[in-house]
Parts: sequence; C-alpha cells; structure tokens
Amino acid sequence: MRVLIAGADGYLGWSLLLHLAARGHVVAGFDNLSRRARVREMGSDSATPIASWAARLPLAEARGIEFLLADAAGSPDLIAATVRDFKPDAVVQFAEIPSAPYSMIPGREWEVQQNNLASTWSIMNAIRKHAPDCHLVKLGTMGEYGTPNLPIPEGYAEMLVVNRRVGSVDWSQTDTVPFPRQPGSFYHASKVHGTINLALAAKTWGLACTDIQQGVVFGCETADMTHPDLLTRLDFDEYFGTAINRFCCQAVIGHPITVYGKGGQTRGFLPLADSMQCIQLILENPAGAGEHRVINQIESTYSVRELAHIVRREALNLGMPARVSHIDNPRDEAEEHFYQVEAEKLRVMGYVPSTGVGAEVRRMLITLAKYKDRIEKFRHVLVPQQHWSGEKIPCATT
Ligand code: USQ
Repeated sequence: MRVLIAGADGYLGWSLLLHLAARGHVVAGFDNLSRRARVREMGSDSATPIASWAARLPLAEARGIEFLLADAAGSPDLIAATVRDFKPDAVVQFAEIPSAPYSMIPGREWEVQQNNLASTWSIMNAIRKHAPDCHLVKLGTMGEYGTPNLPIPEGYAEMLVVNRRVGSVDWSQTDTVPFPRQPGSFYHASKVHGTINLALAAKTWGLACTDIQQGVVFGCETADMTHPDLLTRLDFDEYFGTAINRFCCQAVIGHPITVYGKGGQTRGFLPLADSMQCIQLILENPAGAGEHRVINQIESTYSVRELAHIVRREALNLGMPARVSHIDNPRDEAEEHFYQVEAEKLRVMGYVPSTGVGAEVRRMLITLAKYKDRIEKFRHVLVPQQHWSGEKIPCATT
C-alpha cells in the first residue's frame, strides 16, 4: 500500500512511519514541525532525546521513506500537489494540535480550531481532486463523546425517542443517528467539527473515510525503534503530556504523581505499539467509498486514580520512591462517572492487545530512567497551572 502520513514528525506520526515502512508499505510523510515549536514555547521538551528534523531525514531515506516539510493547514496547494504526485492508497491525518489544556489558554482556542479544521480540510480537498478512491483515516478522539451516562457505541447509535406526544399524536420514533458528541475542551470540539466534515465528505463527495476515536495513548517505544536515534517524542508537560506518560516521568524523578481532583475520571487507554497495530489493521481493511466509518480505538478503561497507583507500584518495585498526590483539578470535568465503551470493530479485524498496562508501564519506567536528567531539568512543567476558566495559577495539593 502507498500511505501518506500528515503530521509525520509527531508522537504517533513518526512511530507509524517506521511501523508501516518496516512492514513493506511505501510510505511518505510531511510535517510543519509545529509540535516541536509549541512544546518549546510551553517551556518543555521531549523526555526522549529525539533526532532533529535534519537528522531524521537520512534515517527515513534509509528506510525508503519520503519525508517532506509542509504545513497541512497553511499550504493547501502544496498538500494537493503532494497527494497528486505520491498517489496514495491511504492518507493518515495526524496533522492537528492534540492538546486539550493548550486549547484552553486564552487566545489559543481559535488557533487550535482553525489549524485542526484547516489541515483536515486541505487533505479532504486534495483527495477529492487527485485521489478520489484513496482511504482517508483521520485521528479523532474518544473525548468527542465526553462522559455520558450511557454506553458509548462506535460513532452511530439507534435512538428511540419515547413518549413524545404532540396533542393526541404519539411521535415516538426510532432512527440511527450520530451518537451525541459532548466535547470537554476547545481541542475536543475541533475534533467534533472534523468528524462532521468527514461525514459530509463521505456522504456528498463519496470519500472513503475512517474516523478513529482514540483513547489516551501511552508508551515510549515500539519494536521498530531499534536505535535511540529512532525514538519518538514523549511529552510530559501539562499541555502536551498525557496521563500515563506524565505519571511515569514524574515517578522517574521522584515527583509526586499528579492525580487531578478525586481521580475517578475514567478514560480508554492504549499502548503505543497497539495504536500502531490498530492503524495498520484499519489501513488493511479500508472503509468503502462514501462510507463514514467510526472506530473506537482503546484497549481498556481505567480511572486516573487506578493508573497512578499502577505507576506507583511498578516504580516502587524498581526502587523508585514514587508517591501519589491529589491536586486541585484545573479542568472542568466529572471526577466520578459512568464510562462504558463499545470497541468491537478492531477486535473483529484481528486486534490482539500486545501487553497489559502494568508491563508496559514497567518498560516505560526502565527506558525513561535513562533520561532522568532531561526530565529533571523540566520539573517545573509537571504541576499544572492552566485552568479551564482561563486563569493561570499553579494547582495546590488537596
Ligand atoms: N490527568 C490527571 N493528571 C495529569 C494529567 C491528566 O489526573 O497529570 C487526568 C485529566 O484530568 C483527565 C485524564 O487524566 O481526566 C486524561 O487527561 P490527558 O491529559 O491524559 O488526556 P486528554 O487531555 O483527554 O487528551 C489526550 C490527548 C488527546 C486525545 C485524548 C484522548 O492529548 O490528543 O484526544 O487524550 S481522550 O482522553 O480519550 O479524549
């Protein structure tokens, strides 16, 4: 297969480039390097010492990968020309700003939405014009659904309106409709807007679209990262770091593991290697023309509190003095709630989880311990300050 990856320099993009190339696919990727710039602007860096763009070029070339500098949001003509010339069977859209906290910084809300909508828009148009049979795989998020008091299906659900009476007429009715989206940040809202555009592009232009509603990915390497130069980035600051990755970096330097609020917030999680396995399966089992296929991509669900204690346990077993601390929640979110997710489509395609969360956390702690000094240098980015209200004040321990 010929696969073009947008956002190829990021956490998932670089990993997927290596993963697909190692399995015989013809791969090209592009990126505008904005993730590197934004993390630096937030006063942090990747815990893993990733190769510079210039150093990644020959590494990619040696694996037959084409690697280009291009801004999906800002250069639609360049993206169209890239799709025209590369003739992909599939495009994977990762070229979005992935952070909920960043999207809640006053003045950055629109930057996130504009970037994320524009980048998907230029890719959709490039496919429509130059590769209408190409499969578009877009990374959405489980956070699009929010935390409803209902089981979460894969994208669409049968809805029954009951006891809807107008005068003496019973209007009770059933239909299959998109499951309600209730995003909790402007970032998550940008992903909902992307989903709506994708569904329309499938319906009206006939594009073959898969919308992945992915949970929180964790892990710092895959089997394809055979040399430290090939490592993907791993962020741990309050903006671009995510729960388990942050917890492991905290444990490695003896910083308290920061559970926000009560810690009953429950999410779907997935190791990095499994995310690669799932995307490969999705590419090898494409959506049909005109189909908007939604897939929930998680391995299992955990509360943040449970995860913090798993990281603590694994760290203590490795002799790291880890402890868990509850701090004021900077976010506006439910801290105890119902959470049940249907994630069957990938299992039907053959997804087999590769490892348990405890084993993966242990592996991460061992790898991250090598970069302890790098993480220590950025200790100050571990306690969150950015509140959903827009205020920026360090959160206190509860
Ligand atoms: N949390 C803590 N302590 C921390 C960091 C986070 O308790 O130090 C909590 C948060 O309050 C939240 C949960 O952990 O309840 C998840 O937060 P997160 O930062 O790991 O993930 P989130 O902001 O939801 O976003 C991440 C990725 C995003 C992806 C999403 C999947 O940044 O790109 O879309 O995970 S999901 O969470 O399912 O929406």
